[in-house]
Amino acid sequence: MGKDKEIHGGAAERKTTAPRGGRGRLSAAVIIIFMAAALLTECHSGPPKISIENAKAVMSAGIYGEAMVTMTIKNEGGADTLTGVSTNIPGATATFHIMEGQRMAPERTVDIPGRKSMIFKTGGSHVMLENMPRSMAAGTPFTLTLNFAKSGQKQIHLTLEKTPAMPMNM
Ligand SMILES: [Cu+2]
Repeated sequence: MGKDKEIHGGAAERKTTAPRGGRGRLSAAVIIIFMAAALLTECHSGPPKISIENAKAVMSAGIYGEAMVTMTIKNEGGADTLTGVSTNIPGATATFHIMEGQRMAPERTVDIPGRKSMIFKTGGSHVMLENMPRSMAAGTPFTLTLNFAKSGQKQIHLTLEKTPAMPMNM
């Protein structure tokens, strides 16, 4: 609670209250700021360099046919965006989830910042698998495909794991 605001809010919401009148000068200043920002992002971007580490798919304890995928998305290059996720499990759906307070909420896209590792974990952003068929028992291998706006598709080969008896490092 309270923390969920950080995901959606940020600097973009700040509004400039400029005095009326100096419109021409203001827009000139705005253009300069935009050009400077464009130059800055130019230096800090470049192509993303993404690798997926420690990916794990754990079946949900309570809900049938559900599993949570956690992983570290390591990016040694410029920023990218996750635009979709899918799986080869027949009939199953894969969705990005973020935490809104104590609840999980679906999210269409996930921003991947440049030169950072983003951790998908229990209690944070993760991938949710739902409507898995009965044949998907622990030990079944499957593939998860992540779609990145710039980096394209990345396939992750996973094996479905049982829910651990005790929750570990939540
Ligand atoms: Cu979830």
